[in-house]
Amino acid sequence: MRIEQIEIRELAMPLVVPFETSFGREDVRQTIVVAARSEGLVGWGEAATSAGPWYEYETVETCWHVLVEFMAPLILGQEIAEPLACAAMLAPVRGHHLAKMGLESAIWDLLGQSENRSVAQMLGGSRERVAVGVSVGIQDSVPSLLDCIGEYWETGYRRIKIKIRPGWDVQVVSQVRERFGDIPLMADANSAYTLRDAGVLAALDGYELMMIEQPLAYDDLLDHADLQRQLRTPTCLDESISSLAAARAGLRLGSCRIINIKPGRVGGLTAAKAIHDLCRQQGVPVWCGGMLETGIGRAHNVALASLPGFTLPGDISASSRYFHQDVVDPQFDINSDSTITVPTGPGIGVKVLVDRLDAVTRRRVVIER
Ligand code: NPQ
Ligand code: MG
Repeated sequence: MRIEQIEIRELAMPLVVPFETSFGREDVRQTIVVAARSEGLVGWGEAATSAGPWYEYETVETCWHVLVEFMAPLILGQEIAEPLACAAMLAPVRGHHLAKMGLESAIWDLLGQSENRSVAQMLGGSRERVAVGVSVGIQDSVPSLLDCIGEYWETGYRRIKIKIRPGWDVQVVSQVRERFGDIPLMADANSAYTLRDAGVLAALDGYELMMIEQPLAYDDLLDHADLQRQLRTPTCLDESISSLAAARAGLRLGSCRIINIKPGRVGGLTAAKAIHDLCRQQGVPVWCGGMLETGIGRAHNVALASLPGFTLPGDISASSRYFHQDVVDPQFDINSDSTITVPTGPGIGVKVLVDRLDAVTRRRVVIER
């Protein structure tokens, strides 16, 4: 198909509750969605940016700039027959992975619709439902964290991830274990520790966590390898796995035993699938991370998580975990078995509610040749 038009929107979506991690706190999701048009069809993608460069270096402004000035011109007017061709056209751009995902995933949706195939099918997905968990932000006190976890457990989430940082770690994990017993539990540090904290992290070994996610610096595979040798608990890398090459290096070095794949962080669904394939070959479990996406990015994540190597529950919660009202119909709901159903319709398989999108759009640009 010849890509006739690309539309980029910046959204501001209020979160149901503020989300706090070791790198900060957010109460409004500032993100970008991309629409690609051809032959009367519209494909939707999301660049799950945020206002500041805290999780990774991109921001709403850098994504906007790179999408408008550099990525859209590489794709507009081009004949694209398969997603791989789109990834190849965007390959000259180094970095800016969230922006790349925004545009590449819009093309996946568009091609899926034209071929009458779901994104999950196109990727090689084999599951009808994907196992999910919930990521619980840092709270003001341990009792409120315990209440929060209790509510999510009641809602049906059967894997709990808590965020940790120095001063909010061993004590907290210990009290969660005391209250909830041996539930599937993991901890995500978002790079808040250094190797000097190996003692604290080793103290977590007593609590049978499924994994400790990204304890050390976002760009340090060597220190993670040192740390993993000192821990019984598997480490999982998130921020550090910015590409297929980083995944190869991390596995070769022994920096982790599990990988969190976020298609945005690695630069698109094509790269995400390549990392999945590599890990599957090596028997390394993967799971799909989340970046508080709207229903558009969420749909792409669900499609990805339907691949056979995603053997651990993903951070793909229901729309209602984050938003009062999502921008897609139907919204994503959690099933009673802690899964989310993979849409089977063409493309992302959910309808984008343009009126709803208009209501949360801060700026919009339409690019045509
Ligand atoms: C993680 N996500 O696994 C990320 C962190 C993350 C669900 O824990 C705005 C506010 C954007 C918070 C992107 C989860 C964010 C954000 C990513 C948190 O590390
Ligand atoms: Mg993480």
